[in-house]
Amino acid sequence: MAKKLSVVVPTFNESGNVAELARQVGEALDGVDYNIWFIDDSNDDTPKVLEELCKNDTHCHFHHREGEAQTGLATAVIEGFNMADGDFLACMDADLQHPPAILRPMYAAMLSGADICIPSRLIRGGSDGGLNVIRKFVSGTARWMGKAALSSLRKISDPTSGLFMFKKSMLEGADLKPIGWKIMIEVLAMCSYRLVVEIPYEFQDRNSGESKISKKVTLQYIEQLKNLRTRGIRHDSVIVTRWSPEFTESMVKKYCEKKMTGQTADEKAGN
Ligand SMILES: Nc1nc2c(ncn2[C@@H]2O[C@H](COP(=O)(O)OP(=O)(O)OP(=O)(O)O)[C@@H](O)[C@H]2O)c(=O)[nH]1
Ligand SMILES: [Mg+2]
Repeated sequence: MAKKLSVVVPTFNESGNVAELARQVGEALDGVDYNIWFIDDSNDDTPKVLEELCKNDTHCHFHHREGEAQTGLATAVIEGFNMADGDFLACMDADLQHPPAILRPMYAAMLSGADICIPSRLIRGGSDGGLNVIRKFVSGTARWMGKAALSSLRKISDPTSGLFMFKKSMLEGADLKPIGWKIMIEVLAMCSYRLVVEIPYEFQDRNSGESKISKKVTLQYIEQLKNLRTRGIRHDSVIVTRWSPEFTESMVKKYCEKKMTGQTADEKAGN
């Protein structure tokens, strides 16, 4: 059976970005059965823009939350995961820092048999988009802390970003209770999986609007790490495979040719 993909996008005051994001996602996923779920906590005109977008583009759905914004980005993403109907779920920021074109190789990785695909800025072919020294330091420290605290993050080159795709079935029985922003570390620490595929990507500048990152988010990250140290499950048998840019391209050709079948490797082989 063809695999459906749901892309979950948390939004807080992103009215200048959502239409362009939906357009670029549509371009990237030409031929794929997909939809986009915007989970919105905005206090500006973003809900109106999303309503209009969803009227014009049947791939798009949105859910506006009132009074829950203080519980943070990660709970919005979990709500999206629960609402979305894809076999595969992706999480992506709205501000186009995660280039939507990366969804196609991510989908190819999933069809090839990955349980999770995690794009990385830190492997050959990837780039942090020229982050300034301070942001590089903050992001490097967050990564170092995450790997020091949680063994499930150690083999992953870029574990603190919010860009990933995984099998929805991994959520069954998983006790996800993220504090703050970091949704992927919660999934990596709390879900069962075997094969992680990393592919390179180039992080971009924010397209429009403002960053929502704050000191509170940093404190919540430390709290979440402490919490996951006690709650996290073991991942001794996890295999992390790193794809080169060339191999990634060949896998896109193999799995996402013009006429998409949306079938996994096993299904194609008739297993
Ligand atoms: N639903 C929801 N989305 C949020 C919330 N806070 C941030 N977001 C969204 O989460 C994504 C990441 O937020 P950003 O402000 O871009 O954070 P960042 O990418 O770490 O920071 P910059 O590099 O400065 O952009 C964006 O799509 C935001 O709109 C929130 O409280 N609720
Ligand atoms: Mg951003």
